[in-house]
Amino acid sequence: MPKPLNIGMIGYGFMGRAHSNGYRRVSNFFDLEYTPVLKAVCARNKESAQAFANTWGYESVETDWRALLERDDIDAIDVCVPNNLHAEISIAAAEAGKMILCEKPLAMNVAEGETMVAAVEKAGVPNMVWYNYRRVPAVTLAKQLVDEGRLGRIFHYRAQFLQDWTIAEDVPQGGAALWRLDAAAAGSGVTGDLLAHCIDTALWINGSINTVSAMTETFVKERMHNLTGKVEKVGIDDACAFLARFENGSLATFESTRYARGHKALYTFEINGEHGSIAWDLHDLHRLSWFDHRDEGILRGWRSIHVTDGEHPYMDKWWVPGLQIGYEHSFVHQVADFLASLSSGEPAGPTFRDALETQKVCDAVLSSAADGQWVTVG
Ligand code: SOE
Repeated sequence: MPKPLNIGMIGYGFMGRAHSNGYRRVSNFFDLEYTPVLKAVCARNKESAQAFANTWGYESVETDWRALLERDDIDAIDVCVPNNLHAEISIAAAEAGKMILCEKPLAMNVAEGETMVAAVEKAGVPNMVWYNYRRVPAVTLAKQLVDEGRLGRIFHYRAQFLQDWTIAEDVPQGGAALWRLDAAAAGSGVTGDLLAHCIDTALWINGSINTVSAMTETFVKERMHNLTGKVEKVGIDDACAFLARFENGSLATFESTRYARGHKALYTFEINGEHGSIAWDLHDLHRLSWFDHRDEGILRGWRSIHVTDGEHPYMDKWWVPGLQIGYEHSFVHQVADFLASLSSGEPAGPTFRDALETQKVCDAVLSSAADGQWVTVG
């Protein structure tokens, strides 16, 4: 019998469902020493928390996160709340000796992120940040191909994350569903919410970023605030584009917006190397496009690899070759890797310290956009 790992989740929005689904399904597919037990969900509204607990099978409900941290029957805390609460809860959880799985981005800014890293490292508790796209098998395969040197020297990295859900001027800011538009809760707009994913993947696959030059725009300057009932200035970036130079000498462009009409969640990246190129698209997430210049001339061209073979990352745990998986499985994989790390002692990334590197790039991007200069990361 696997050993229980008792989870206490704080928050229950869209990401709460994604994480809960990961906890619930992992042991059906991965044979691990530990299995998650959904012990408690915590939220201020008891009825909503109870409804969530009933749907997802949490054994109990708390309305005060501090009470959750005091419980001896909780091993790991899932911090699944707006960004402005990540630091306070994570630091308290570390002090209480709990393991922590924190929703992305790590923090509101680098200074806050550093206090979180210090807290988990002082307490010596396992910690991880939910940058889930690393664990889409095609993305993991891209990392494998780059690590194996198949692309040779890397020249270019290009990433985009495009959405269109905030174009209407009457979309309010703030409150449960719309805190992402409220700078006080989110810290930033697309930079921390969407580009952070692109940056995490890029740092993981292509190494560190040295310098950035960015521009941001807030297209709708004022919105009704759900918490105050008043029309208030919008403090987040609606769109952000930046240039970057990686430590390995490659050049990059990153772009994100919530104003790309027609795009709901189009995360794409392309990497161009000396021998080959790789491209990936979240809307076709089980495929990896691959071009190898060393192929015989008459056959040379872009291949579309259907990443469903047992030899592909994670895929031996699922169905049979040819049958694909989706978005939610990236969270199952993240839970699986976290549980495996408890047995191996080898941390599952991104740890808080890894995610601080992404935070440093985000802060450099926002600082560059503010003063129009190239900024050195960190
Ligand atoms: C925003 O719409 C959002 O839900 C992000 O917060 C997630 O991190 C991203 O994966 C999908 O889009």
